[in-house]
Amino acid sequence: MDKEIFKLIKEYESIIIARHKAPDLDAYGSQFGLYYALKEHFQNKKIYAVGDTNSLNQFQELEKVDEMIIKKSLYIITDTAVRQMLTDDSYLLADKLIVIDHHQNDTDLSPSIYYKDTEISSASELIARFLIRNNVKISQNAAKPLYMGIVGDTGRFLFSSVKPETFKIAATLLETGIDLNSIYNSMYFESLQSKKMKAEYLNSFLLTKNNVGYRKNEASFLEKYQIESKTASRMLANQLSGIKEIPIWANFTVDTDSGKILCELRSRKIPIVDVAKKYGGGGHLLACGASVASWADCDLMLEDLDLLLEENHG
Ligand SMILES: [Mn+2]
Repeated sequence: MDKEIFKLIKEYESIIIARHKAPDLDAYGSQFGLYYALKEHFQNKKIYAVGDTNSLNQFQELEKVDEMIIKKSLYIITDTAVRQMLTDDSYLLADKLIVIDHHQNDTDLSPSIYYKDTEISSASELIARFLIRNNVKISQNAAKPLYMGIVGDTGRFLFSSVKPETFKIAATLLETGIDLNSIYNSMYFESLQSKKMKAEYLNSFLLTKNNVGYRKNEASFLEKYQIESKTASRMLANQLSGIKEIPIWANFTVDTDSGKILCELRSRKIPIVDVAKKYGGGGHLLACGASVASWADCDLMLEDLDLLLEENHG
């Protein structure tokens, strides 16, 4: 698959690289890692990075690409395989589509090549491995986003998705001379305001009968801490991790734009992705999400998660 994709990349003069909307560090990492590496390797090709942006973007601005150009381009999507996670439909115009992902969902994008590896830690690790396998030199420019993507999606090399290969690839990225100190500072420094928000979160979350931990973040909470719905949804998803009594936890945040509720579900051991899928979402076995119409749907979801714990106690 790595060779096949590289062959297509060599064939096209213009290549567009996209990833899921509301990007996290792995979305940026896989996108910009591939973008910088290909730009440096193929200096005569036109390569574009497209999509929405947010506060995690410390790399560069995204580009707007003309329809005429999209039509003759190879379009690569990383870190998602589903339509509802994309910023727009422009991939439909492209001459050829490649989807590169590590999530459990199947694709509804009809790509020419679907490179799916659910065992790998991150899309960034997948892209780094792809570059290494094809002897594309990884500069510091490309190594930095790739490394950040791996760190982001593995919770600093903590999750069980981390394999010996993950460290080998991280080592290759480190060998480029990227500065870990400044990378970690840029990822983990936070404001007093955000620390206080997390304190309130931990002081006010609730438990179901069988100890699914959860919190419903309403508009007033978001306003109090001046935080965007999508940011809060992601940023607070793991506040209840590592608590012995809580095997499954959920973070519910009202999307002040659409009125929907963003649901982030996490589990230590018991797979929960089927619950996310039941409500129209998806993701990984132990880390997934969905967005639902109302708080009542969140309560139904909590019942399903609680039931999983009841069955697993049994
Ligand atoms: Mn990812």
